[in-house]
Amino acid sequence: MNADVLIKKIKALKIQGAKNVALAGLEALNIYASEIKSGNKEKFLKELGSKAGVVASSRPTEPALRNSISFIMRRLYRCRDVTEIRKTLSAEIAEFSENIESTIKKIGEIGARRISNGDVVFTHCHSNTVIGIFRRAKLEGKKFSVVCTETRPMNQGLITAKELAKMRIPVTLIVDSAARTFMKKCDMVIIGADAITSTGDVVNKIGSSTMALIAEDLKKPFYVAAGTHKVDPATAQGFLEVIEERPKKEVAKKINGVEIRNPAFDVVAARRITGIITESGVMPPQNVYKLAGKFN
Ligand code: RUB
Repeated sequence: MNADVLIKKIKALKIQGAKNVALAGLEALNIYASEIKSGNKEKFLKELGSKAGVVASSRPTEPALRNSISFIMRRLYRCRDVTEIRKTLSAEIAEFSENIESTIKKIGEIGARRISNGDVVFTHCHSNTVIGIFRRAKLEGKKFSVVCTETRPMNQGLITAKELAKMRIPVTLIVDSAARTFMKKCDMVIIGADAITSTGDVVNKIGSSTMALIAEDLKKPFYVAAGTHKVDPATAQGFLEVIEERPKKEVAKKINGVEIRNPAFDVVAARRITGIITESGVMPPQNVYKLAGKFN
């Protein structure tokens, strides 16, 4: 696979979801590195550094991607020569990828404990981490069902619905505007996350904050499932999470005299989150920043 093609796929949402984006970004970085000819350490790192910038900015609201790239680049700057850089790059990519997989597995185990027989769980968009919880609960023999929104404008909810149907988990697909109607009959909401800020706010697919408001109104527990590698350290330094604005054509064809806007994400306030299900346990949102580790 060509690295530029991978980046195009990330930008076009052909690869989506924080986990998939981070792993594809690392793959692109690895391919870019394999194409660098220079045997000089400084020149090699300069070239790779500029490619790392391209990869990291392919989706602006993805700290998991940025954190993975900066974790790896930090390691590479400590290498003696290009041979060591190449070896280290493969090893660090493997370590980060394994960490993401084991994080999702752990969150699956912890999150599944919140699901009981007969529960109806509401979700929005498509999250590998949330799917991991459903997979685990199903594996444990729990009988539950899921309501998922289609998630306009790119309909990632269909990916969720199809994955659940494949696992034989009963699933109902609804339009986003039917959220309140269906959430009334749900026992809890579980969504994924793209970013967790230092104050515990969560950035996730557009509409997530609306789902949180509805859940608050209906007094339903509202959980976020996300690994601590999604904590954005820049938010502790005063930077606000950048919200990606996507092409207008995803929403509608050009209409004269009409402004079209397409923000990809919004912010769920920490106070509306019952708990963030992390690999270290179910945490109050404000505590998650303290769990940030070597991958942030
Ligand atoms: C996807 C989205 C998901 C998180 C989940 O947005 O908001 O909830 O990325 O992450 P998009 P994970 O489709 O625009 O990428 O898969 O790591 O749980």
